[in-house]
Amino acid sequence: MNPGKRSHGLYRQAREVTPGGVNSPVRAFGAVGGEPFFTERADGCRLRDVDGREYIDYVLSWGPLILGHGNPQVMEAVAAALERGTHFGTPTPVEVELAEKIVALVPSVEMVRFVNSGTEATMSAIRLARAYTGRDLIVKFEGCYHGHGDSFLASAGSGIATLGIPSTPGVPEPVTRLTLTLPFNDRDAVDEAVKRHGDALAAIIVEPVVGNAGLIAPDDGFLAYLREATERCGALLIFDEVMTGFRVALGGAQARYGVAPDLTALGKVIGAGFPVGAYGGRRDVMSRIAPEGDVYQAGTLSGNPVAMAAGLAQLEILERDDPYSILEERAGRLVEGIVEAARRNDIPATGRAVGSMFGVYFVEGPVRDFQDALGVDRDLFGRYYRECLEGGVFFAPSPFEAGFISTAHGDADIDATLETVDRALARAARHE
Ligand code: KE4
Repeated sequence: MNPGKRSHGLYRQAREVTPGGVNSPVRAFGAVGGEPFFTERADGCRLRDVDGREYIDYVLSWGPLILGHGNPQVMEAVAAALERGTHFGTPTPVEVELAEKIVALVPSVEMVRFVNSGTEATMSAIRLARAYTGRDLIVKFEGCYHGHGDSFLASAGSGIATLGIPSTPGVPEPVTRLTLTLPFNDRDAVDEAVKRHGDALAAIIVEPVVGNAGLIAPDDGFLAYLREATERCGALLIFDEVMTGFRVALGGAQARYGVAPDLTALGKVIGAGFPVGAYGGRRDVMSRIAPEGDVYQAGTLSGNPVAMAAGLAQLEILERDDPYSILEERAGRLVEGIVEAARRNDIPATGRAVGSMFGVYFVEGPVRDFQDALGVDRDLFGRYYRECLEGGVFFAPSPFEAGFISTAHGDADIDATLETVDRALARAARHE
């Protein structure tokens, strides 16, 4: 689908002054072809681009907007905060209120520190785990994305528990040598890693529901197994809930699956569209963070009062309304409809929803790890994606991203989406 005239012109201008014309690579539509559209405004579950085209939005700013765009109470809280100023570089009441709200709602979090992105949250959590344990190695899982911190940009080498190799230039090999990358849902691989490296292991970090490879849910007991394995070898367990936090349940994945990590990284929903990240957990671990402790971490705009007010308003609504069962039901209906439409067009498909996030793969399934996910037909996905966009439905522009729904998505929006998906799959199947 070609974007409208204004988007096309803006994209040409943007590429002159910004690498790839975007401020985050996935927005360039590289995985699906065509050019990105530029957004003028958004309301509820819909985006409107600069050429006046409307889209039902299942990206929701990559997760944060669980109440949809422009929620009146969130916007009111932001306006009221702006009346008082933008940022003061001192503590403010609202950052205490949001910290208390997170401590009250996320089971394992006793103390929390705000930062400005999910990347800062996970980077800080890893530094803290290394300081607390006095160890350097970390384990992550294939397909899990924890932001662009050097330690995480290590892709798996061959074999099971392998020494990481840089997955991008600029990351020194000695850094990624400290990151072991394992297949998700693979207990034997975890066992092997703990057996070989357990006494040097600072932490296992995991997306408890993988949302950066499409959507891959943990096998029954896998998260509890990680909990037991880390306790066995003295490493910390870190849940990267930047995406799952307040999205798969009010208390996040740790509440849904009943597993308490030592540290949790948060972001997205807690900022309601403003740049906010956070990390938190056990008091005895968090108290090692400066200035209470000796582990340094800082940030000019951390705890920004306007962002805090937005996040607090959003969490207060989620706590009051607890919309998770209706969100999961709607997301489930959407996934079922897409899978059925694919099969009607002889396209293999599998998918699922967990809370208000969902994933669909055009493969037979089940998809239990990243290798399974890599089996998708990317050309087919690209054709399907562009047809959906033409039909006014905006999914994440990659087969390896989760989708999101909000309380602003009604049944009529889901129905309209499924009609577009049906046409898109029929045309994609026929290579039209
Ligand atoms: P940020 O630094 O982008 O705020 O957060 C990094 C991050 C950490 N952990 C998880 C589980 C995440 O999903 C993310 C960021 N998610 C991507 C979407 N897959 C953000 C989109 C983008 O990179 O533009």
